[in-house]
Amino acid sequence: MSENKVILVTGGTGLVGKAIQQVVEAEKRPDEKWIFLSSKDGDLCDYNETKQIFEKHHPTHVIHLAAMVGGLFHNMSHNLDFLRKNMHMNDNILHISFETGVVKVVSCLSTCIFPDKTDYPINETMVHNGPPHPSNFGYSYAKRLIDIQNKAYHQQHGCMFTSVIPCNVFGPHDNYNLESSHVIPGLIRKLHDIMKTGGETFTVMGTGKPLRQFIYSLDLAKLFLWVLREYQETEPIILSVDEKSEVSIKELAEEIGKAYGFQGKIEFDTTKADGQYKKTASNAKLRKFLPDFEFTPFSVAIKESVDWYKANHEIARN
Ligand code: NAP
Ligand code: GFB
Repeated sequence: MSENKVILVTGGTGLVGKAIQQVVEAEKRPDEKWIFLSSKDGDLCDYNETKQIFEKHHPTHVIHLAAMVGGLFHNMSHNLDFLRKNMHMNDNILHISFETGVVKVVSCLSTCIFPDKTDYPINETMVHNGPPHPSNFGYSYAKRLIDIQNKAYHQQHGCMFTSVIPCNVFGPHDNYNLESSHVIPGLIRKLHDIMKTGGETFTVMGTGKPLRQFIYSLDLAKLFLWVLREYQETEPIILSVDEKSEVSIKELAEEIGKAYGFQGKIEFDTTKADGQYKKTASNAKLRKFLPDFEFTPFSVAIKESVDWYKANHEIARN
């Protein structure tokens, strides 16, 4: 990217958006003007409100993060909402980007949308090879459609619309609302409240056995910027930590306990769902481009995320 750019970030006030904002503000590139949107700027499910945003800012590039996003339990109870809202937002952003001549759009899929029955490790070629896990089929099909839409805009109009596939993301400015949150902000919030009241039992939902790869939002932000500036394929690219960095929910809970200095007992409520047992993704394609990229050590990232919540819990999205 050389001449001046106007980069519109939809979902700019969320976990990933805030991380991208922190990274670009530290870089201060004179040839890039960044606009970070929240839903207050307009409902992206509405075509006209979305068009007005593009007419106001005239973006040359779009990072499309805005979505209805949630953890396992929120997906299980709202599959229709996740399907419809995300389909509407995605169609508006991609079609208006095409209509207004946006040079490049980078959208966001997720490693949880891959087929439930699959070989491991998962790679980018496997997105459509079978039905997703039933717990989040609505979100998964809406996200898979982005890849189909990208291919159609490229084939019919030559648009450079691409996508990234992050593993589970965590970090500062996450969503800590216990109804809708992912596991890491959910456990951080729960243990914070337990420590405040001097509780001695930290209850984690499920068996603790499922395995996850977790990427620190600030690391993902740096990779997102590389994709925006350098990656030239319409095929998606997985942005995940290495396979060997996969941890169990039990190990995660112990890490969060350590970051809080919790001395009590960790228990598992096995009456609650485990969701997908694993969704191990390969980052071999990313490593081909960026063999030396260093991810923040998990314990460091967890400690920073816990410390952020301890300092900001009153203004956090609880
Ligand atoms: P998040 O923290 O929930 O933020 C969602 C963002 O989307 C917020 O800025 C929100 O605005 C905006 N938004 C939601 N509905 C909107 C609407 N109807 N109109 C306009 N804006 C709307 O999400 P995130 O975790 O940063 O996720 C960002 C992207 O990464 C998503 O596409 C998600 O699917 C993907 N992803 C996330 C994870 C993860 O573990 N978090 C993993 C893989 C992929 P308000 O703040 O105003 O509500
Ligand atoms: O982050 P999470 O909700 O979503 O993780 P997924 C769920 C796993 O953490 C399950 C356990 O094994 C839960 O039993 N868990 C333990 C908890 N305690 C908690 C808690 O307090 N809150 C939550 N939420 N889980 C999501 C997809 O799957 O991955 C979404 O459903 C999204 O669509 C996201 O893509 C990245 O990793 O299971």
